[in-house]
Amino acid sequence: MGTPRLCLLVLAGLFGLAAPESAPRPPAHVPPTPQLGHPQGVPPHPGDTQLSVKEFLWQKEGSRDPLQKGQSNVLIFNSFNKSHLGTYTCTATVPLGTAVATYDLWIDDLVNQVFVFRRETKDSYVLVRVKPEQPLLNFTVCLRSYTDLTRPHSLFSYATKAQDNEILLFKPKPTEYRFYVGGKFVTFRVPESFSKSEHVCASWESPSSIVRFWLNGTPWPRKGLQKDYVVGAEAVITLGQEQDVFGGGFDAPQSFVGEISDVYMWDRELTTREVGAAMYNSPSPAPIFGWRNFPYKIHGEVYLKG
Ligand SMILES: *[C@@H]1O[C@H](CO)[C@@H](O)[C@H](O)[C@H]1NC(C)=O
Ligand SMILES: *[C@@H]1O[C@H](CO)[C@@H](O)[C@H](O)[C@H]1NC(C)=O
Ligand SMILES: [Ca+2]
Repeated sequence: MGTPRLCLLVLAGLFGLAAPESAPRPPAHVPPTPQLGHPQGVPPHPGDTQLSVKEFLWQKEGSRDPLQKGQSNVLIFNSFNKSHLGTYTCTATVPLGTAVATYDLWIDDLVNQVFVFRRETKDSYVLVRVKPEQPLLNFTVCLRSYTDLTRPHSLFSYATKAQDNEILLFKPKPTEYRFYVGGKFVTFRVPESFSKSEHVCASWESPSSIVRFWLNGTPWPRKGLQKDYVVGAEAVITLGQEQDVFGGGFDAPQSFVGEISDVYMWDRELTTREVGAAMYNSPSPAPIFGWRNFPYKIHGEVYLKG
């Protein structure tokens, strides 16, 4: 169809991201063609008189401040680090209104892949190679798991030196989830789901102590835990094994066997609508880490499969 691009996102400088094997990829797709009611689409350059674009506004999703505003339809990154990952929009203002193009800029994109924990061990796990930049007063964790285990197992283990169960999502039996913050937990009873994966999110807010829990996008009754506690940022995060000391102390009878995917963490409480977006890997707001930006290291017998 030969549709011209509205805006252009250029990575001029690339350096030092997570791991050498995880080279940043350029924008994953050409943005959708903006619809302005013009049969020929939108001309590519601001100088084009046919449509006379007055202004281009670049924004990053989750951030209120405009990134760049003016006559240029090109956003250039002269240097690049993980703080730049995310979804960008470019809004062109024309006499008829506005047109918006969206760009995804993610590394380590695992969408449509799962980690397979193939058998019970005491040393197979996935290490999440990113952690919060500062201590947390609010957070949400989401993930999807698929297992036929009936024994207790760990899904998400976030340990600090001071507290091995700083954040822990644990399933003691098929009809129960336990959510720990700072070593204390609340329990959520769930129906047993045969032959189905389960998507869960859990959030916590320190000032109110409110804990929320969602199963497959449905909110459960709120509970309370650890008012005014502060979650430490110096953490080791593991999937598939439960830490009893910082970075270790694993126990085979609590290990996970099966599939884990769609793992996200935010430094705030999510709404039910935002939980729904995470279920479909379209996270908003921008997470601390997520399935579209998941720096990880596999230890032992775990396989990443499409
Ligand atoms: C990443 O880049 C931003 C903006 O260019 C800069 O402010 C920030 O300090 C950088 N962070 C790191 C960890 O290098
Ligand atoms: C945590 O959440 C509470 C309640 O929504 C909010 O008032 C507070 O500013 C948040 N704190 C941080 C550090 O995000
Ligand atoms: Ca533990």
